[in-house]
Parts: sequence; C-alpha cells; structure tokens
Amino acid sequence: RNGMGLRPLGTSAAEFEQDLLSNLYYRRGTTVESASTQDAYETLALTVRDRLAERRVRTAAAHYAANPRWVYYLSAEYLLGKQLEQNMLYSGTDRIARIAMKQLGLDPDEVEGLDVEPGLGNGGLGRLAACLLDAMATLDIPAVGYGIRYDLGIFKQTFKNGAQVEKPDDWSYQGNPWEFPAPDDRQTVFFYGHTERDANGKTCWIPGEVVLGEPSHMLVPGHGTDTVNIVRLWRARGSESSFDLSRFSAGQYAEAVDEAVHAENISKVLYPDDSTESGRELRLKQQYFLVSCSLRDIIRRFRLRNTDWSEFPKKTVIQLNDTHPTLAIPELMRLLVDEEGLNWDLAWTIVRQTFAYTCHTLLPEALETWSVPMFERLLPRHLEIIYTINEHFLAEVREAFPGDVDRVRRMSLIQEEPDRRVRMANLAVVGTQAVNGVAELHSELLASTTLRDFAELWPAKFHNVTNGISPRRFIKIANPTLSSLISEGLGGDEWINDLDRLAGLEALADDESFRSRWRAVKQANKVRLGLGDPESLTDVMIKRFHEYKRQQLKLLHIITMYHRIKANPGQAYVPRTVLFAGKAAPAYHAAKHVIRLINAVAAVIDADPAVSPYLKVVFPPNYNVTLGSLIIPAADLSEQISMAGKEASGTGNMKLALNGALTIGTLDGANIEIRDKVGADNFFLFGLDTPAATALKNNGYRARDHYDRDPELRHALDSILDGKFLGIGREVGESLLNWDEYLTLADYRSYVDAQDQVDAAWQDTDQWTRKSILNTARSGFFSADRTVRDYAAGIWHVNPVKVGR
Ligand code: 26Y
Repeated sequence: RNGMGLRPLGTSAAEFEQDLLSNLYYRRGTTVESASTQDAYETLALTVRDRLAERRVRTAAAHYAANPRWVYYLSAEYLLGKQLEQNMLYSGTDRIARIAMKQLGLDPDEVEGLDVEPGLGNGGLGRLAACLLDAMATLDIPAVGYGIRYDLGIFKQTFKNGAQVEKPDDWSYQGNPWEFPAPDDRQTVFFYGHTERDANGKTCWIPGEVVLGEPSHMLVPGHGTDTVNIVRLWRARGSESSFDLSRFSAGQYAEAVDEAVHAENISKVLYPDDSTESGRELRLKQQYFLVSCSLRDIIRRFRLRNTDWSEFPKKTVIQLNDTHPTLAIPELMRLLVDEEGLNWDLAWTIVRQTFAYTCHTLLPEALETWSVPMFERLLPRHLEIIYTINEHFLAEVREAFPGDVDRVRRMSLIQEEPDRRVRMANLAVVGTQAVNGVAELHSELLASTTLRDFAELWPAKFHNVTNGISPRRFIKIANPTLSSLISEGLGGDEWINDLDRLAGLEALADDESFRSRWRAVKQANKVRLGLGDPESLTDVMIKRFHEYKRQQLKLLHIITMYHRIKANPGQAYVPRTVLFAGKAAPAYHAAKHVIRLINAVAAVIDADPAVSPYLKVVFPPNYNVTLGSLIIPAADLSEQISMAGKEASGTGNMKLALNGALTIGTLDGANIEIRDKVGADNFFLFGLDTPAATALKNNGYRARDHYDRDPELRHALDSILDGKFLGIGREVGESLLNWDEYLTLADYRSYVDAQDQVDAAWQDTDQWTRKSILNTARSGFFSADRTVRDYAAGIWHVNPVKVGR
C-alpha cells in the first residue's frame, strides 16, 4: 500500500488489461463484447489517468506540507495538444497499454485515434503556456495554470474554392476524460453596477450582474518525476436565480433562459469577434472572469496554510501571459483594500511584489486598450482603482522627470486622445515587479522602443527570458524514430530532460553510417506525413497568417521558381515540396487573401506537367498541435522570414531546428539566437536587419522602386496582378506594390538568392545531413526547461519541491 493507503496500480500489461476491463465495466457500464470504439477510448483514457491520479494526490500532499512559494500562471490561452499519448508516456504505460488493448482484441491505433486536441488558444502564446507548464512540472516547481474552459476552441479551418472557411470547434462534444470537475471550488463573479461609500469611507461595489465560475482541471504531469501539477479552467454558468421558472411555465422558453445564456456566453468562444461593441465588451468580460475566479482561488489556497497578508508575496508569484489577465492587478487591489480592509500603500506593495508580466509583441497597435466608458460600465470600481494607481504613478514620473509633460502623457495609464482608453500594457508594467520579453532582440527592442519610457524609469525591472519548447512533446513524442536514433547515438535517453546533452551528437555528424540513418529517419517521417514526394526538399512555413510574417514573400519565391522552370523546362531543378499550414484570424482579410492565393498557385502548378515534377505546393487545412507534430519531423527547411523587428520570438523555429530542419531566416526574434547556437554555416541568412529596416521605413520606402529594378520580381508580381493564378490575388499584388508595410519587396532579392544557396547546399547530400545533425545537436538551449529555470532564478525566485513516495 502506498502513503495514501491505496493499493498501487499495477505496472504490467496483464494488470493494465484487468484495469481496462474493470473501468469498462464500472465507469462505462459495458463489456468488451458490446463496447464501441468510443467506450474503449474513454476507458483507456481513464485507465491511464488513474496512474497519474495517485501521483497527483502525492504532489498535492507534498506541496501542502512544504507551503512553498507558488507560481500561478494566468493565461487566456492554452494549446495543450492531445493528452493521451503524452499521459501514456509520462505514466510509463505506453507499451503496456498497447499490449493490453491488443489482448482485448482492440486496435490501439483506432482507439488512440479518438483522442481530441483541446484547441484553447490561437498560436504561439497559447502553446508557450503549455510548454512552460510541462517544464514547471518536470522541474518540480509548484505551479497552477489558470485559464478559461472555452466551449468552442479555435475555429476549424476548411477551404472552399481555396478560401478559408471557419467552422466551430466543439472539442468536448463527446466529453473530455482528462478533466476533473471541481464544483466545490466554484466562484462568484460580479459585473456592472455602481460603487458606494459607507460611513467609514469604505468603498463597496454594488454589482449589476452575478455569474458563477465553475472550475475543472486537467493534469500536468512532469516527465521523469512524480510531480503532477494542474491547469485549472473556468467555465461560466448562470446563477441559480438566472433560470426564470415563471416565464418557463408561461411558455416563454427563450426568455426563461435569457439570463443564463447571457452568463454562459462568457466562456462560449475563444476570442469572440471584436468588430462590434458587444463583442469587445464580451472580451473584457472574459478577461475579468478569468482574473476574478483565479484570484479568489489563489487566495483560498493561500489561506489553507497562511493568515498574514504580508506573507502573500512570499508565497505567491503571478505571471501574466501578456496583458490579457492584467485586470488581476486592480482586482487584487480591490480585494485587499475593499474586502480585506488593508490600507492602500500596504496593498500596493503586496500587489507589485506579487505580479510579473510577459510581453509578447512589439507592434504598438497590438497593445491592448479598452474604452473608458465601456470599462466604467462593466467594472466601475476597477476604473476608480486604476485612476488612483495612475495618480500615484504619475506623481512618481513627474518627480523623476520634472517638467516633462509629454512623457507623463505617454506613460499615463489612460490615453486621452483621440478617445479615452485604459492602456493595459502600461498598467501591467506599473503593477508588477518584473517585465520580460521573449527573446534577446525582443527584450532589447521593448526597452528601447515600445516600453522605453518605463525602462528609463525602472531599468532593473526589465528582463529577457528567451522562449523554449517542450522536448517531450516536440521531439520525443512527435518524432519517436529520431528520438530512438538519438538515444542510441548518445547511449541513453537522459537528453530528454537535459537537452544540452544533444551536444554529444556533434561527433556523430561526421560518422557516415549515422548520417545515412539520420537521413532514413527524415525520409520515413516524410512518408508518414504523406504529402509530396519524400525524395524532395520539404520546405515548410507553418504559423499563423500575418502580413508581418510574410507568407507573401514565400509565395513570390514560389512564383519565381515556377517562372524559371517554365522558361527553361529542360534543365534539372532541385525538386521541392513547399508546405504551408496556418490559420488567419476570421476578420483579417489581407491574410485570407494570401491563403486564397497560395491555394490558387498550388492548383496552377499542379496542373502544369512541365513544372509539377519539380515543384509542389501543399496546404493541409486546420494547422494545430497535432498537425504540427506530424509536419515538423518531416521538414528539411524551416521558413522564418518575418520582417526584422516584428516577430517577438517564434517557437516553431525552435521546434524545426530541434528536429533537424535548416532555417532560412531573417535576423528576427529567436532566429538570431538559433543562428548563434547552430552556427552561421548551418543557417541561411537573408534580408534587412532591424536597424536597416527601420531606417528604410523612416526614409520613405518605395516598394515600386524594387519592382522597377528587378525583372524577376516584376515578372512574379505582374503574374499576380494579371490574374495568371485563376484570377486570384490582385489585392495581395496591389498591396505589395503600392504599400508593402513589411518590406517584402525590399527583401525579395536577398531571399531568392538565399534560396538558390539552399538548392546548392541540398545537392551535397552528405553536407546537408551534417548540417541537419548539427542543428539538432546545438538546439539544447531551446528547451522550455531552460526557459523555466531562467524564470525561476531571475523573476520568480522559487524552489522545487520534490514529491516523496
Ligand atoms: C488581445 C488579442 C487580440 C490577442 C490574442 C492573442 C493578442 C495577442 C495574441 C497572441 C499573441 C501571440 O501568440 N504572440 C506570439 O507569442 C509567442 C510566444 O511568446 C512568440 O513566439 C511569437 O513571436 C508571438 O507572435
């Protein structure tokens, strides 16, 4: 029996089989003979989950005993990826589960195929949150992730005549076996109303709407350790009184549930359309809902072991994943001052010591602001608190920079012109003890441009923590064959939790037989992916569609290749499969035009027998963690071609390098650090750097000059403008020629020349493989374990807690 007085679950295939049968019977109410595949899947999930539950209970007990400093990660998004395969690996049941299923006559692949990816995020920021949780658990850091349990996750992308069409993603339609509901920990959230002052001058918020937040959590197991942390997700519910029984009895069925439906809309969809006022209000409601539920839960947990408020920052660090959860700052002030009766100064000291803020952008237009009238209507007390914070803060600014009125205007938490808005990034900087960017260049640019005024006031507050990725998810699970080869080469699999050990592969890069096995693995991964000729150079650009990321630059290169082959059909060309994957925001029309044009170009090339032997463009729909995990191991070339100074970090770039793809990229985001680590010889660099790009824009950039000067570029753009690709893409062409916000044409020549170097390098198979191995060998730095250690040492000041037997 273990410490909990329970019989430990068996570790043999026979015991797993018994538990499968028992779970099938007692928890699904059926037997092998009559079970559906869905029954089998749910049962498998529960049987695997049970093997983590015991570790979870021991983790909670160890954490309670230690009363440690906790990390609370607040994020509007989590892209966790499928849970089954991960949890089988982390519970050490992957082998026995498959044996047991076969014993019962079940097809493991079919059963595992029913696992669904919870798409509770958009892209990089959401996946980063998942990778950091994974690394925190692996490093035994006591942590809880907080988020929203959206009913509908990121939309499903489909193509209709090549154009993106969005479909709702009802990801938990069949239920979600990974989720533990915790209705006892439900919270009450207030909105609207007004504030009043009582006889003692105490302020009190009289709300106009009450909504319930119901939590459930999913397990976040560590790899190679007993720690199992959790991610707690809140779902909105109408309060008991929100159902109007008398209306229902009167046959007014829609009106009877009006209030409840209204409340439940809060957690209905990830990023509701914000083109209307009500859409924007719903987003602000979501943010406050997340923050209010999570803070009350954090305080509940604090009180389990502590009584003294001044201890709160010693026991708590709250990391804000971008500005989306920044309302936590005024909300904690409100709880401490209005509800707990602390004086303002003490409360402010506690709040500032508790929070830290990660910024994920440089684009000033991407910094969140909320209109003051809307804010005031929804959160009247929070606006008062923000005004008071602002008064104190601006006094500090005036003292530090006497007479600098313009600086005060820029730094204020409230924008006055052209309309009054609350600036969330300013609030996040003012209310926290640390602010970090997500790659070296990004952190430097934050301090020297976007947040410069703040860095001048508080230089020590600004940090860099370069992003990282989970080696478990993005090589061990995604690329099992390469992982086996690496383990064989290194004589063990310790590298999975100690990624710097990949350096040991450097010696093998010169070993011919190792190189040929490395190639064979890449080849097999291309076959597994099943898109395009596995002999061809697999050139991938997988990321959200955004103009600054410059999918349109890649497209111009493809069209140039197409023209070259058409002009000289007899020559030998390096065969390429160019793979795009990614979604565009539903209302981002420019990005959707690029998607449509890519599909049109793909169709034209496919239909042209002179070109198709050398060039194929594929665009599988609905890019997500699952699809990424299939593509990344098959990639030869990684496209990281954003305009310098725009991509905060990128993390796909790290995943691809780790899996042996060579990067073609600009000096942007983490590309710079990747190139530093893997070596300039093993990276295809092109394009303007940030100072050059900035100078060009400041000196009146004219895209048309590049068009006039470069015949190949002119040919490519003309073919788009002339409608040569099924008549699609004129908007893309015109925007490039007349405006070109992101300097696509300025970087075209340098990019195409770098691509010619790629072709030349590819022809020396041995050298290419060597470079591929060196990319993997030198990517250890990009482990999320290193990222979390950096946060722990530089920002969180937390220590691991080992979970005992
Ligand atoms: C407020 C709302 C419209 C919003 C929603 C999502 C704003 C931003 C985002 C997401 C941003 C995001 O994913 N940023 C990416 O974060 C990654 C992790 O740090 C970076 O690698 C990547 O460069 C950055 O674009």
